Amino acid sequence: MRKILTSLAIIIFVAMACAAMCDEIVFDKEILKKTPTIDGKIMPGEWEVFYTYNTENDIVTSYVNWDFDNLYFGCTLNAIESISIVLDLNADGWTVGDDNYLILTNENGELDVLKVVKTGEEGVTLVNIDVPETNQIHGEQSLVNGKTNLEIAIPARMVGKNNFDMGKTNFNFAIKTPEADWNTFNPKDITDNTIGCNLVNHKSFALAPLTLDFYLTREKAVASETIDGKVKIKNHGSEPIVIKELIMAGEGLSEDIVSSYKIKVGEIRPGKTFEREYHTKVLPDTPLGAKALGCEIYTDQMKVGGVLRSFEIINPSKSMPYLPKEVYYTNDKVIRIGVRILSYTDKRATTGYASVVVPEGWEIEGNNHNKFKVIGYNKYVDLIFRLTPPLGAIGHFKIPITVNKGTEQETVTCDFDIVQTR
Ligand SMILES: [Ca+2]
Ligand SMILES: [Ca+2]
Repeated sequence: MRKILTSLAIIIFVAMACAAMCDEIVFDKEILKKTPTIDGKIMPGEWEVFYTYNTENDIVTSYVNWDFDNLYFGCTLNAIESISIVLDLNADGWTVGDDNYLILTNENGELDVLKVVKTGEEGVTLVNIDVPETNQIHGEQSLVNGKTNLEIAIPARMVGKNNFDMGKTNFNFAIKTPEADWNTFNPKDITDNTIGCNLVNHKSFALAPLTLDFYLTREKAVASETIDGKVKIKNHGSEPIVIKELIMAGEGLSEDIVSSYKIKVGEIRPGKTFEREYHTKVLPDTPLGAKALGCEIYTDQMKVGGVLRSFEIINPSKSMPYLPKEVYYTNDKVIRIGVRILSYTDKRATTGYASVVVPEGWEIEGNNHNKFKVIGYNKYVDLIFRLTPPLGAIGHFKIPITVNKGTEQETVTCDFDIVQTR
């Protein structure tokens, strides 16, 4: 079965070639492909815990996972009354776009697949969609040590996708027990409280009693800047464990853009944690997009753990429309529109100017262009233009603002309505 990471297969041979030349470090991706087996038994180490909660007589644990072909959901509890899964596959809001699904237990105990077809003032309209036999949800349930175990796989094809490639998605998984109400999402209360995740953002595995974690201080980085992180290996057991080394390496394209490491570890005493920082400079011509970094740990004999974390290379700054108000009224003398310039780098200032071309009949107070300077990670400046519409202007307006940053030029559009004053 193809897994999510094989989406990078085309470029992996480049990475392997570099790894071989660089330091004979080859990162084994296979170990991180923890696709669960849908057999109705949640096995130790098979799943990542999503959340847990306690009711009066029950401990409910939910699990999620994903690969190239499927999204997986699982749970263990005493008894299930129903489940619901909300998917906002493009991560742009559960009521926005053509990518929104609700999968819900019906009165026969089967799962219905519903799609959001319309959002209006009266709420959300859902329709039950017909899913071909081959694209259907695969679910298995059984009783293991007195606990109900449920495992289900939702194929990418079922929701109109060829695969679940790396990228942002939102979902929610709610479980109703006979004795307690819906947790985290009530399908009757249609609001967007999906939980965002970056597919392959973080996958970790380690043989007990070890745990392995790898953190990055920033999941978004700008080319030429440094990515900082920390690896932690903890020994939860009662005996010392000797770890020979840990290997850090990028996967796919990131091998070409960040450094690979091999670090000697040594003995980790019971209850102790080995920590090591990771710093690497991103090469200046690194392409934008998601990359992954991995770390593996070895004893003398074998590999005993692996962790994979994704990060994203982004532009040093971004411009977006900024509207203090979404709706204006016909008696508003001044319409304020603008642009927000957001910086993702604290290494250099983003400077330039923004200009607006006012539509015919409109007037602008002061200059039609404004200079800006912004510096710092996640810092922004807002440039506001004050426009006077012609008498009687009403309806929907789109006014572009051009942002000049040195040789770069970006245009954002301010969208707003002028409506009749009541
Ligand atoms: Ca299983
Ligand atoms: Ca959506």
